[in-house]
Amino acid sequence: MVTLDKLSSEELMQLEDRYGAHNYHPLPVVLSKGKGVYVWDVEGKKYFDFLSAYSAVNQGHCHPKIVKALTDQAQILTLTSRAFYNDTLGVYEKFVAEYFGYDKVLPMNTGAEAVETAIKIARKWGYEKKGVAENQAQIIVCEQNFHGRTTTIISFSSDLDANANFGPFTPGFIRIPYNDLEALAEAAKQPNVIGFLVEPVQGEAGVYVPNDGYLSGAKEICEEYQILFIADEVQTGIARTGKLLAVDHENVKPDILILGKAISGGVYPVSAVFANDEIMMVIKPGQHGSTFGGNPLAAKVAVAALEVVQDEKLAENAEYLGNLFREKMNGIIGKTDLVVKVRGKGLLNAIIVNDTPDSKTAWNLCVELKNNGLLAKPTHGNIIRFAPPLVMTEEQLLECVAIIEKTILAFKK
Ligand code: IF1
Repeated sequence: MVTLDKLSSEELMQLEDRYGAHNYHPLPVVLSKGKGVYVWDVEGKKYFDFLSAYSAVNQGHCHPKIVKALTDQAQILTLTSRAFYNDTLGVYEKFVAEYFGYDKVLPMNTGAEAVETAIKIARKWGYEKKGVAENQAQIIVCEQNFHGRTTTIISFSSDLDANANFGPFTPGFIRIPYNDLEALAEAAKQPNVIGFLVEPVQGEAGVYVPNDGYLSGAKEICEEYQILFIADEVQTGIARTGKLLAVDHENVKPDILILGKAISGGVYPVSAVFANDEIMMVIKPGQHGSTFGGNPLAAKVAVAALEVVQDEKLAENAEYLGNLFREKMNGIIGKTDLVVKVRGKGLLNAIIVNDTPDSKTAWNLCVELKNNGLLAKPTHGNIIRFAPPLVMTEEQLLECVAIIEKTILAFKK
């Protein structure tokens, strides 16, 4: 029997291969420690984390204030269920409702659960407030969307990897091109439309930043046709794009706001759905819930994680470093034909590698970046997402830029 604390990276990868479902294809690195912008592998090699667990550790790995909130509460009361009140939930709900400017919050655990919750609230509002005939509600979504992995959510995905052979699918969704207000206006005229679910920046699709005015134009169309504007800020929220929320860049107030990931700093699964009373109060006792939703650990961790965002001015830092990063990337692009474009907002960025989506070039470039001490991973084929923790300093960012430049200029296809 091999004692678990002596296993090598190779042995640990083999354990996952033998005993774990093969639902991921990770980069060949085995992490054992994280602190701030750094992670370490089993053999002790140090890396810059340029993925941030898909924007869940915006506050940096193992932030001391957030970890303390977890460990303190873990010794007091971890879970009561919602069968009873407890002394943390109401305090948390007030804190986050005021933090994001809504009457109420419905606490869940994962991003997908929060998206599902938002769909249920919107549909119920459609039937009970807008007067749509039962089971006829339609929600507009975008091509290349990513909102999670549940059966209903993949029902409206345009990604065959996400939904092939998972049918039958949930009806009630109209898919339109992203970043296209004419298409939205056309779809909004369809009967029974009650909501528009959109990512303010499409993350998984490859960090597609819509035109200036898209979000505010979409909100105007929603208001004109009495459609709920539902913003999925699971990945773009919590200061990632240089504002607290990506919709803040256009001063758009979603009717329903969906948060997850970094609302807890990556320390514990926390997600949340926000709305004002005329929408949220369609949910009555017993009509929705979750065993762990809003538990005391989640409540304390999320308050600490959101205080860190304010205390450490993470949105301002993301805005400044994001502009610097794209400027430096464009300088590198001028020296090579391997990378053709950089795009992004704040510290949610991606580079487009000059090869076909089914080529291994982006993957191989990420392997070389790993060898040079920086961890990132392709999203689709030839697009590499760059999303470091928002606590990064300018000096650290420039060190990362140097690693990226060195790797790109030395790379042989
Ligand atoms: C995977 C992607 C990113 C999200 C948005 C909801 C959710 C996500 C905008 C659901 C989750 C994660 C899921 C994870 C990888 C990662 C991801 F590649 F899948 F698409 F970030 F881009 N809305 N995104 O990005 O939240 O249920 O996961 O808590 O499924 O592989 P979740």
